[in-house]
Amino acid sequence: MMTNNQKLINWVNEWAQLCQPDKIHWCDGSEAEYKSLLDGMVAKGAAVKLNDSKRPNSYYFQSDPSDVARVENRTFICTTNKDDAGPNYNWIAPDEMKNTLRKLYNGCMKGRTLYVIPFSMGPLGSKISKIGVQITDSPYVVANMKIMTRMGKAVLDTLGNGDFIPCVHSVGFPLQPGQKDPSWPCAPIEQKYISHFPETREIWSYGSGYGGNALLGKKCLALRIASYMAKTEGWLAEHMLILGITNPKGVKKYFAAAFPSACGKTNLAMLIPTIPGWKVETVGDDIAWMKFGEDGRLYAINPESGFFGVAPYTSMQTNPNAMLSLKGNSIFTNTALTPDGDIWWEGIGYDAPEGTITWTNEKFDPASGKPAAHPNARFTTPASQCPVIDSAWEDPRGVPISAFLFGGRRPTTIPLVYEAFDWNHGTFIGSVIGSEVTAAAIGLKAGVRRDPFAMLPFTGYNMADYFRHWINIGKNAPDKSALPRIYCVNWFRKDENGKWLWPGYGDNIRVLKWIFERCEGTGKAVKTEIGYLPSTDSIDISGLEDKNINLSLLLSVNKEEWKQEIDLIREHYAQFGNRLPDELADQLNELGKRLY
Ligand code: OXD
Ligand code: MN
Repeated sequence: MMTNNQKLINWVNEWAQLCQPDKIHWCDGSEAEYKSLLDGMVAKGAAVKLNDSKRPNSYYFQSDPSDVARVENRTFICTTNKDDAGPNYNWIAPDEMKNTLRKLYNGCMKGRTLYVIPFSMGPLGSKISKIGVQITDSPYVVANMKIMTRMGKAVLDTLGNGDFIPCVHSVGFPLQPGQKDPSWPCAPIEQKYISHFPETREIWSYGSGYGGNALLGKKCLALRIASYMAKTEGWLAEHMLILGITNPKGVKKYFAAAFPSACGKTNLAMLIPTIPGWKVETVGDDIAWMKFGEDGRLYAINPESGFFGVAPYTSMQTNPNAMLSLKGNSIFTNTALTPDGDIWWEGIGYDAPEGTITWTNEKFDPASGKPAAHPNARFTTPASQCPVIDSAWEDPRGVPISAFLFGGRRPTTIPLVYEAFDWNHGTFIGSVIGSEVTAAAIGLKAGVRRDPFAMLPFTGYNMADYFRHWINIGKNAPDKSALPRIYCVNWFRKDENGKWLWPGYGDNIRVLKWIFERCEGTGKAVKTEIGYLPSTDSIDISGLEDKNINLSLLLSVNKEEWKQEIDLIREHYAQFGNRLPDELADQLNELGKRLY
């Protein structure tokens, strides 16, 4: 044992008694431990070691076909009062959930090893960081946690006798003596429970080995539990990328940005500017924790130390920096496997070699219409390998945030970019972002799927109270003039023929440049009903002459569309009843008054 922390030792012992593993292993976080766990999985046939000459020190996994993504319908927020979880979350009372789960955990690790993973979300020793300890029976989870968090002995040393956030995980597949272990053990869907107890800061996850269900530092701790702690303690835990942007004079600022899934968050975090002299560097691609510094500014850290990114459609064209990050020391899950021992996925930028194996372990037949990689196939890779990782990405003080960006996929209505009038108006903008979905795509009602602050799956409490927390952050800020400015962006507006109006990707620097200039006090804007819009001459489109960019359309406010938007926002707000902060109801009314 590597600790004298009696509370931790007792906690591990209690769970070991319930779960009945064959062995207990305290993770030291060393390279040797990592390698021996992965080699063990290779020996059992649960992983493939990729060709070292192509992708050194990298491994390939195929999950069970039933265990491929976060399971929102099996994710629970267990507050004492149902209303504290609110209208957006599955709720079961804490005692009831714990009773159900204790039965499932009873003996669930038979035939397996219980791994104890001490981990830090955020740089060790940062005042913004938090320490968690996850127990798990999945060596795959240990290996991924090694990349995604700072973990092992150093964390125990920092923890000393202090408090930790306890995180319990089992794949839910005990082995009877002599029973063969499948390559990806997990429980059937109705036995999967991703449960959060925000009031007591506990996470109990059962039955899934995949991603956000199982790597408990990420969505469960760094967003659901942390958002609740942040509300209680007066800081922010957000589903935001963090980037550094430097102008040709060498002046640097940091922006944080929230987008729902599938809007290119990782691409924006690693953007390669198409205008000369500008530079973008990455602090994080998924989560930001922010606290006020002594100078009154909001400082952000990336609590993670790796990227757990969606592989399909990542290529040297769409995101070269992500591709270069994956050069080695990475784990790939549910991509395809090439005969020469490398990975492949749809949209990687070249055809699959003959003999490629799909994520379901079949020979890939491009004519079959079935993809070789699962659409949610993932890479796990150390952030330090990103060619544009920011020099301050591990600064324990964090980086000062100048602007928040909120966005979504909106083919109509929302201009390319606009600036909020003030903090409360920015909070209003964050509370209504979303992406337009087509009915066919995911079996939802067609229309705008609102994803407030991109936190819909990730707030650990009532979303209306989360809005209230944002209002309060503005109200209680030590220096209101030092608060980040807030922007809405939309790379996805289309013309009446359904054609994208904006080239996106590296050209998004042109929008970041305007935001940068607004923060400097130089960017020009016109006041409209919905916020401050760039004047058409203040977005730099030099070098895009052949693309016929229609800036006046991109920056237009179509009043009829906005009147419809108001009706949709009213519907969205109705679900929160009288828990919706008055400030947001006022924002909606004032927008209406400006438009009618
Ligand atoms: C993620 C997500 O995996 O937001 O980051 O779903
Ligand atoms: Mn995310």
